[in-house]
Formats: sequence, structure tokens, C-alpha cells
Amino acid sequence: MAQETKIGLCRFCAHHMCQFKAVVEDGKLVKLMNFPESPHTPPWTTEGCPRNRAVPELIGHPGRTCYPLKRKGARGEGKWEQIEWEQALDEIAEKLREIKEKYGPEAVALLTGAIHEPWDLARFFNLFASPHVVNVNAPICSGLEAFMNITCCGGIALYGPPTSIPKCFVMWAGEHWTTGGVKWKIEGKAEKLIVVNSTGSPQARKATIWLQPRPGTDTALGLGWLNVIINEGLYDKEFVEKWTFGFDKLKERVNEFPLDRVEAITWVPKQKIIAAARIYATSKPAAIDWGTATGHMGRNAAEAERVRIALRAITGNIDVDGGNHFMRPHSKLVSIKEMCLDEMLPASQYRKRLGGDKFRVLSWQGWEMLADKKSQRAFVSRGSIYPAVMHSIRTGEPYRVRALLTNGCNPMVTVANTKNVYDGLKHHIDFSVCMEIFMTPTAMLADYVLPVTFWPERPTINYLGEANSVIVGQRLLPKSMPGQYDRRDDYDVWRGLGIRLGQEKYWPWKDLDEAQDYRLKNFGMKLDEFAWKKGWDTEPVQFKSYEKGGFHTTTGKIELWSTIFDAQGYDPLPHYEEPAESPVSRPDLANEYPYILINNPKSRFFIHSQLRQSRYLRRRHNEPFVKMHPDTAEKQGIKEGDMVWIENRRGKIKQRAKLSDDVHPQVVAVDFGWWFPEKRGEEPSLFGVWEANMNVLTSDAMDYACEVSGSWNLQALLCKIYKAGD
Ligand SMILES: Nc1nc2c(c(=O)[nH]1)N[C@H]1C(S)=C(S)[C@@H](COP(=O)(O)OP(=O)(O)OC[C@H]3O[C@@H](n4cnc5c(=O)[nH]c(N)nc54)[C@H](O)[C@@H]3O)O[C@H]1N2
Ligand SMILES: Nc1nc2c(c(=O)[nH]1)N[C@H]1C(S)=C(S)[C@@H](COP(=O)(O)OP(=O)(O)OC[C@H]3O[C@@H](n4cnc5c(=O)[nH]c(N)nc54)[C@H](O)[C@@H]3O)O[C@H]1N2
Ligand SMILES: [Mo]
Repeated sequence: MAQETKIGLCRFCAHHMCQFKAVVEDGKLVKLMNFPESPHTPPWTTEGCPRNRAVPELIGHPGRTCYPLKRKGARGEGKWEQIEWEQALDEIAEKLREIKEKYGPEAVALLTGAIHEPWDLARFFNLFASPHVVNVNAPICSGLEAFMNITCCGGIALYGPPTSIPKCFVMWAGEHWTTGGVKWKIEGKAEKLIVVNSTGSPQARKATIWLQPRPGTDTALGLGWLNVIINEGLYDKEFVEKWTFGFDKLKERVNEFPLDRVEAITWVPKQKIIAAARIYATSKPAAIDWGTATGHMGRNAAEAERVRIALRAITGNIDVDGGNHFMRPHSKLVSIKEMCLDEMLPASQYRKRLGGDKFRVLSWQGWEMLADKKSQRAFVSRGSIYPAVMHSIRTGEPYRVRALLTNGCNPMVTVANTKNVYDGLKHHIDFSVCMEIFMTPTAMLADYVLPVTFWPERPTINYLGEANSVIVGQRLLPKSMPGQYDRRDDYDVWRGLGIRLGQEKYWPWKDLDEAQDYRLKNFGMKLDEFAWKKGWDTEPVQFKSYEKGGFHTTTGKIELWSTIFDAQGYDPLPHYEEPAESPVSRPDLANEYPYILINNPKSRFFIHSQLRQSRYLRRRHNEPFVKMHPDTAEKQGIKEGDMVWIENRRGKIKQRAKLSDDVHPQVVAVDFGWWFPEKRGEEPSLFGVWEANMNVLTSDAMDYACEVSGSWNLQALLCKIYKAGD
């Protein structure tokens, strides 16, 4: 038996990818090891990352999808017929062709998520001429931050290697010590750490300052920081003068937010706000990284990004070493844009995007106004907005999406309002296909389930996260084992369908290995060779590149007053709006539902709705917990360890109580992403998806969403809690 060592690239954390080494033997993953020579290993060791440790168990898990399945009984009944790949692809392609001919390509949509290298699916959809590549993380996760940065700064000025350690680091609405992998290796070394987070943690308590805002009020808090920095003259006058647009108007706006008002809105004592703003503005370089919770609060989501951008800009911390610098793809890597074939999607089609008329900035309207459209990935900016797509599926307005493909996404658990997702998938969609590595509640409702490879079983190249770098991982295991399973890469499925639908000449690479080799062609090496000869390649970062020709915006400056917002009929300055369902905006509801609902930080042991199959991880985090303040628990007659109902107008779920002063007495923090692969998959259970899944409580109402980006509400909502029987 030959043992072999390979280089892998972990795909779990989505934005931050860690390299590791793996020992494989006879198609089995024997062991994962640290790869200390690589700069792309996390601050904790690979062996110390529990998610990575679970990989060998998950690879061979009996719950994996093994062969294509076709539904036999009613949707959700769990009756399947095992079929051959050729039959599956023929039938699916035929059905898609039929729907396209009858209703147009826009009757077919794709839901995708955080997991996948997304160019192949975008390529297929661009060629198919459907505008509905719906990424569930575009308006609520990194896509929102990226697009607001592109809109206001002409590029993505975030934070991440390669860069120097900032003097002051601001972790705003995220917890990178758990979620940030490689990034935290630098961020965590900053001399001063400011944490802006509605819940406490050991890191927040150890920070130079921890601000604990009322959930959903970060924009007001940011306007408060801006007020201090501008009125105390702590901004970078030269940079502001030369390189920002609309400073005087911004100053007028922030003066509407005196610190007493900000304290009243956010619940953060004004002295703390002043102290944090001063530290941030006077420690150079300083970086504010992206945290995802601000993207989850609906109405203010884009505005929260804009205040963070304004803070970075007026303090002169954009495009400097150790500050927020532009994340650029490695110039030698064949670009994602080329791979996606964006130009193949005609304007007449991308303008049919759902939600585009309502949410016009993170949309084709906003996209068409960008000064530098060339560098932007169209599927982020031109794909449809999820709530509008589900609305179309359920109501036929403004036209009906009839077929849905899900790829690397588990909407029954991860998108807002599970009841509506269920209604759409079970009762309204004409045809659905789920490409999955495990049976999930979403897969149970599909007409076809296609078994695909898991990332360790594919050759991988990083994207986004670590800018300026190419980082690769090899295919560690084969995709097919006769008699045991027959899986395909997602790429094979898109190519297989594409060829059947007349796209043959656009799929020149017979498999993903060839396609990935093509992406590395400028290095003169194939992926396997690159893995061993280089492993990664990093280009030096160019700082202050705006000095040669300005920022890629309409005005050539960073737009504190946005020309695109203005042209699209929105407030060009950042403003504060209450969340749609808060004690302030809905005192009527707050009588019955007095607590503000948020989620706990993402678990160290899981990725979103994934990994619940692992016994190793479940031994460490076996069930979901609802965190509440001890005073709140006492008031409700709840004790540590009790089962608790969390309920609002949309539904109710049960989680186990954990008492902690990490949360404010008026806030309740629940675990997100829960379903139980060990329970029955058939209806009505659907793997216990109704029991503890936070998104039963969240909202996909379009009038709750952020008006410019369509970001839906995953938290900052109202709920009540009460004790349940066990
Ligand atoms: N209430 C609430 N909701 C949230 C969040 C929250 O904090 N609170 N977080 C939000 C965020 S930030 C995000 S990014 C989204 C994530 O939303 P999703 O992307 O839907 O989340 P995952 O659970 O990671 O779903 C990935 C699915 O793809 C499958 N999968 C894994 N690898 C592959 C593969 O290689 N190919 C294919 N075809 N499938 C694969 C997995 O088994 C899993 O079912 O959730 C959002 N939803
Ligand atoms: N282990 C692990 N790592 C991951 C992931 C995972 O699922 N598991 N997912 C990956 C993905 S796709 C993403 S997007 C990132 C997300 O990673 P992060 O951005 O670090 O997000 P969270 O861990 O959800 O942390 C959000 C924090 O904000 C707090 N919070 C809630 N509401 C508010 C509010 O209104 N204002 C403020 N200021 N704080 C609030 C929450 O209590 C929580 O502590 O992690 C990536 N890495
Ligand atoms: Mo995310």
C-alpha cells in the first residue's frame, strides 16, 4: 500500500483558506497535518483546527451522497430511484431546455452559497442566458462589503495578508479569532484592539476597548465615531482634501449625530465612543476589517459599510501598509472574470434580474454606473436578490421562476424565513435539482440529487480572501470508487449540462484538473507541479496606487457622498435607520416580543449548516444554545440547561439555555445553522429542520430589507422566550 503526501487547501471558512498537508493511502485520507512553511496556515495549527480534524471522518461518512438520485414519491417523502449519471444529465438538460423554450432562460435560477469556486456555475448561467445566479452570501456577507467598497472607493479596500501589522485593529461585528483563519494571525498582533460587538467574549473583554451596541445600530455608532474624529480635527486633512469627495456634506450629516443621541440609539456610553474614535484616529496605521453581522441586520446593512469606509478614508488609512489596502487578484492567475464569461450574458437578460428595480445599488443599475466595470465580477453585482427570487417562485411576480438548481447552499437552514423557503421548494417550483455532498433538508425536497465531490476531493485555487496570492490545494482523493460511490465535480455537472445545451465550444477543458491547470498557465506549471514547487505565490502589494490616476470612481476620489447612490435616488450620505423590527420602530410588537434576537458568533466547530454529521464535532458542540443574561433568565423563570422556546410572529424553535452576561438583558443570542442529520430525513421531520433552526424566526420580507442592497434580515429582530419541556 503506497502512502502519499499531498498539499491541500481548506475551503471551510469561505473567505480565508488555510493550506495543510495530507497523507493519503489507497483512496483514503489517513491524516491531515500542519504546513508550517506556508504563510497560509492559521495562527492555530491545522491539527488544532477542529473543523479540519473532522475531514477524514466526513469524507467517508455514510450520510454522503454517492449516486445520482431521482425522486419517486412526493417531494420530501424520501423515495428515490438510483440512476446513472448519463440519464440524470440527459433528463435535467432536457427539462431545462423545455422550460427555457417555453418561458425564457430567466425562468431558471441558481441558489449558491459560501462554499464553491464559483466560476463554473456562472459560466453555465451566462451561456444559458439566465440572470439568476443568486448567491446567498452576496448581499448579507462578503459581497455587500465588496460592492459597497467598489461603489465608494473603486476597489475592495479590506484587510488581509500580505500586509504589516496595524497599530490599531478594529474588529467590527465579527470574531476573527474563531472565523478568520490566516487573517487573525496579523490582526491579533495589533498593539491596540477595538472590538465592536453586541456580544461579549474573552477576546472582547481583553481588548483595549469593547463597545457593545444594541444590535442593528452600528451605523449610528459609526456616525458617532465620525462626529468625534471630524469635530476634534483628528482626520487626515491632506488626504481628505485631495482624495475624498463630499467631506463638508458628511460633516453636516455627522453633526446631526451628537454623542448624546448616539448613546441613546446604541446603548453605548458616549465616553467609550469618544475614547474608541480617538484611539482609532490617532494610531497609524489602523485597520477596520469586515465582520458579517452588519450585513445581517436588514435596513442598515449597506449604510454600516459606508460609515466604515468613511472612517477608513478620512483617517488616511486606505491603500496604506497595515491599513485597509486594495485586495487585488494575482496578475498571473487567469481571472475569474475570464472564466465566468460575463460578457456572454446580454444586457437585455441581466436587466431582468429580480429585485433590480427595488434594490438599485447592489444591482445592474449600480453596476452599470461603476467607473471600472471591467474588474468587477458580474455575478456578484448582476445576480438576483434572494428575497425577490423566492417571492417570484411563490407568487409569480413579476414573472415566475420555475426551475431551481442549488449548488453549495442549504437554503432550508441558511436563508431567512424557512417556512417561505419550504413553501417555495415544496409547493411552487416546477423543477429542482440539488448538487450536494450530503443529504440535507434542502436536498430532501429536490427532484434530483446529484452527488458531488467535497473540496478535499478536488484541485483547488483560492479566491478573494488572501489577496495578491495564488494558493493551491491538490485533489487528495478520487471522485469515483467502483462499487462504493460515483461522484462528479461540480464542474463536471455544469460542463455536462452545458454540452447538452449547445455550449460545447465553451467547455474546452475535459475536467476540472485541466481547467485549473489552465488558470495557472502563466506560471508554466500545472497545479500538481505548482503545489510542490511553489505551493503559493504572492505578488508585492502596491500601496497608494491612487497617486497615479486616482480612485476608480466617477469622481476619481473616495466618495463619502456617493454619486451612484444619488443617481439611483438614494440618500448620497450614510444615514441611520432603525431596523424594521426593533423596540423603537415597533413598540407595538415589542410588548409581546420584548427581546432583540441575534445569533451567537459562528461556532468554532461548524461552518454554517455544515459538519453536523461529525461525531467528533458533535461531542464538542452537540446541540444549539440560546444565550441570555442571568437577569433575563430569572425574570422568565429559566435556569441554565433548561430547554427554551424562542418565538416570534414567524415561528418558534427550541434551544438549550446558557446564562451569561456576554449578552445585554434585552438581547437573546441563538445558535444558527442547526438541523440534525441523525434524525429522519422524510417529512415532516426533514432532519429536524423545524426544531432549532434559527432561520425559522428570521425575515425575508422585502420591506424589511436594506433599501439599496436588498440585504435581508438574519438578526436584529424581535422575539420572546419561555421555558419548554425537555
Ligand atoms: N440566521 C443566520 N443566517 C445566516 C447566517 C447567520 O449568521 N445567521 N450566516 C449567513 C452567511 S454569512 C452565509 S455565508 C450563509 C451561508 O449559507 P450556505 O452557503 O447555504 O451555508 P452552508 O451551510 O455552508 O451550505 C453549504 C452547503 O453546500 C454543501 N457543500 C459543501 N461542499 C460542497 C461542494 O463542494 N459542492 C456542492 N455542490 N455542495 C457542497 C454543504 O453540504 C452544505 O449543505 O448563511 C447565512 N445565513
Ligand atoms: N468556524 C467558522 N468560521 C467561519 C464560518 C463558520 O461558519 N464557522 N463562516 C465563514 C463565513 S461565510 C463568514 S461570513 C465569516 C463570518 O465571520 P464573522 O464576521 O467573524 O461573523 P460571526 O462569527 O457571525 O460574528 C458576528 C459577531 O457579531 C455579533 N453581533 C450580532 N449582531 C450584531 C450587531 O448588530 N452589531 C455588532 N457590532 N455585532 C453584532 C455576534 O454576536 C457575533 O459575535 O466566517 C467565516 N469563517
Ligand atoms: Mo458568510
